[in-house]
Amino acid sequence: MAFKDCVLENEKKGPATLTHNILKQASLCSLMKEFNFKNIEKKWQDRWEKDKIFEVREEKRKEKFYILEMFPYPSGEGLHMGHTWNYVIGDILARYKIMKGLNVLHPMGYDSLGLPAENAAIKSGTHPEDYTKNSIKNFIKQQKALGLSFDWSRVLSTADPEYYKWDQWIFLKMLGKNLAYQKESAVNWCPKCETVLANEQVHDGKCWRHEKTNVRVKNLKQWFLKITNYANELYEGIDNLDWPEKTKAMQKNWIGKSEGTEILFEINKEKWPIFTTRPDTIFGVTFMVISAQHQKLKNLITPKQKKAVENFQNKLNSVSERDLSDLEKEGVFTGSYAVNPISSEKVPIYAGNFVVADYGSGMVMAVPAHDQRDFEFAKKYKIEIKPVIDGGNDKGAFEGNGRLFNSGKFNNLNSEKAKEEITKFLIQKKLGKKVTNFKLRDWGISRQRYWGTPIPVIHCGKCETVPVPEKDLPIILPKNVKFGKGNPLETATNWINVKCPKCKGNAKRETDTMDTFVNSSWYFLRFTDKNNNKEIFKKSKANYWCPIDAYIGGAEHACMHLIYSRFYTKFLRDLDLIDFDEPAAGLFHQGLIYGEDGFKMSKSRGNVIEPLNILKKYGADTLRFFLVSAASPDKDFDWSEKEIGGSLKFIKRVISFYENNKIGKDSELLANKINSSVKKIEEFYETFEYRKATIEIRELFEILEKQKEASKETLEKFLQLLSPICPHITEELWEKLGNTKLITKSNWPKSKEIKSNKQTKDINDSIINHIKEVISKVSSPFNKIFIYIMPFELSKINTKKIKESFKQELEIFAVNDQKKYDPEKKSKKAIPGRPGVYLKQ
Ligand code: ANZ
Ligand code: ZN
Ligand code: ZN
Repeated sequence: MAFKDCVLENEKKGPATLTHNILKQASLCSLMKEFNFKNIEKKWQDRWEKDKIFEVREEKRKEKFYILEMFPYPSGEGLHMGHTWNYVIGDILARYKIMKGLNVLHPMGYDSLGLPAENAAIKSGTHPEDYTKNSIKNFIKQQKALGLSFDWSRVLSTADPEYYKWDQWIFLKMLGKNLAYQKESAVNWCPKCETVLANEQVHDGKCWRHEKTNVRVKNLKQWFLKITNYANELYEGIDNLDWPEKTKAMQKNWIGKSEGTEILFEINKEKWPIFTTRPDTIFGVTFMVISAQHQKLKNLITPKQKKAVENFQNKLNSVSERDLSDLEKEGVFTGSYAVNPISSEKVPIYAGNFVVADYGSGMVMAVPAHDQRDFEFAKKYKIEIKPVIDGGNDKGAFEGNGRLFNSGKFNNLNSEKAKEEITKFLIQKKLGKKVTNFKLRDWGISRQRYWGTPIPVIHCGKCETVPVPEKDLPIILPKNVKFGKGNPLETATNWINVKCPKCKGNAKRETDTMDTFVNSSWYFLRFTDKNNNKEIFKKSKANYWCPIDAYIGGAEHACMHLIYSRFYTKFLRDLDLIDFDEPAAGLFHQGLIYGEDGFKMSKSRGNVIEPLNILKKYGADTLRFFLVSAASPDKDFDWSEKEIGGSLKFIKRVISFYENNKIGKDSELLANKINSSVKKIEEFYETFEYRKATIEIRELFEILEKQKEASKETLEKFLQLLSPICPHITEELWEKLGNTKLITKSNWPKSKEIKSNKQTKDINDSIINHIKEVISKVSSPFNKIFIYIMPFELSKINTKKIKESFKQELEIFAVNDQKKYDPEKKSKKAIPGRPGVYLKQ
């Protein structure tokens, strides 16, 4: 998706600051020559593709599993490490689920329309279409080199008219149901992008792409999608989602459901509804504030105040409404007064900068004693502050609940009760009612840009706005346009001038294109029936595969994409195209990747590691193993070239072990271990705890490696456990064991119940032996032994036994213990069963 990839500007290409240990590199190179990962990887990638093993169809009798990584925005630079991590996380789960016997849909596509391609194309002098096609080709090549289990028969690109035709089709359906409409509205305009920005794209008054550019406000006729019609359903549905709690909270906050009371205040003999969540404070109202942008503000301005209000309005810097809370509160008296319906007091009305014009009724009853914004305003303009809820002091507003006073017949009620009673009283007198408000605004989708889905509408002088007839879809972007200032589509005169579908007179095409978030709002549905050229998708196919079981992508999509796609799903359900109402049952956010300098990997920092270079140097299996062994997928990841060498070494050890192993009988220890490993690793794969899986795999391998012989079954099982992470070498070794069918399609091993506590004993022995080995190699005397073990080993070891095995004092730390004593950083050397050891004089 385009969100995180938009940093096209400011790309100062700094030198990569990697320090290579030349000698170490040389020895790694010779290892790789021996095992020739390039040939092995190519061999199996070709085989998977030839056998079409990842191409799937609906199979009624099989349990399905739909796994999807958020599709990328294909930039010319190719995959970055964040992409790679994202796909590897998904791929491991997909491969594991395939082995578990599920019918796994794992598709890939490209979110290829949008501003970044247009900008990059302008910069490099190529057409966005060519730029995009090239980028996609490059992406596919790199994704294939990673050994990802995608069903390539379903690959889609949103820039393909066969795809965006259905964007246009959905738009027409929305138009038909009055869910798409045009309105003149103040929009955020980035002078650098020369386009309208959504509120979400304005960060602290600046453009999301141009962090230094102030967003201006412009009035333009814009297309909107009425997502607010679904506000309540979107809000209430959140509780049922098995999504990260943080994301759910962000969505709730974004949609912002607010229940309160609407109270009618009389102004100039007219009743004005005022929204409040605190009717219990009504006796504390000392003024009113109306939004300076309010449509009806002019009705309230008295001739005497006209100049002052106009001056104030002109001075206002329009800012995205969500930034209002940070503003200094300012305003000006309008000259009018409002009458409090309960106390009958007359209070002045101000026009202010902190009231949102299109929230509630755009005017607030201000209670400075109990609302901090009102408090600051009252202090500034010396307006009376009148407390009515017990509990405050003079330092600021007391916003909590409490006992009422100064409130007539409602005195002594507590806030909760008073809210009810006052609302009841107002309802009886027909002076108020209960209402629910949402912060969510309709979704402005108009972009004055070329590289987007054309909005299928024709403007006719006589018939006004006319939808393009369905049979004329898709409206294809004209290829020949001039790039420069403004909207390039306006230069395509042949394309713009058309006949009106209604009156056949001369008319013009709409030149706004759609926000790219439109394209990504329903792509997961198209994957279920990508090659359908008659309908958007077959209902039975979408119903079979959806909702997505595991949706994997960055947490930065918590609001926009993940709310828009929920809205689209609900709308398509209402068209009776699908029988479910949420796009994704499960959602997983991967962490961020940090470079070796400790900063987030980014072009502008010059600390980017290209996956392609790593692939060339170490191979896909090593990269995959490294990516999941260094950090848990939901945590942030610190890149370290040194540690990738460790992963390579491990893989090399596995290969050489399988080249020299003896098939025979399992020892009891090994039989028990493989059994418990199967169980654990299964759980780790199910829950994205891949790091733990690699630790368990290494632990198991430590034991396997020490055996004189092992059963073929056990040797196979080990490869199967490793296969989701390292699919290529495991195929190769699996074949070497005499198997003719693919390991990728083999059945996940079953675990038997384990007996004995042999395992514990073995860990202790292994730790003790390792310490003795280290001691045997040093000649200088020491008095104390410090050892550093894996955190999960802490609960498994017998501390007493280990300590008693040495005459010196011995202290045990977990490697991640913040307070450990470790002057020589020996904890970094620890692996399961072989602790880091520091011997102190
Ligand atoms: C009186 C009052 C007294 C309020 C008090 C709060 C505390 P949420 O929860 O966000 O919905 N409000 C109403 N319309 C507004 C608008 N268009 N722009 C800015 N603020 C607006 O907040 C609802 C509260 O925000 C309302 O309750 C109103 O202030 C204010 F001690 O009314 B209250
Ligand atoms: Zn911009
Ligand atoms: Zn017409």
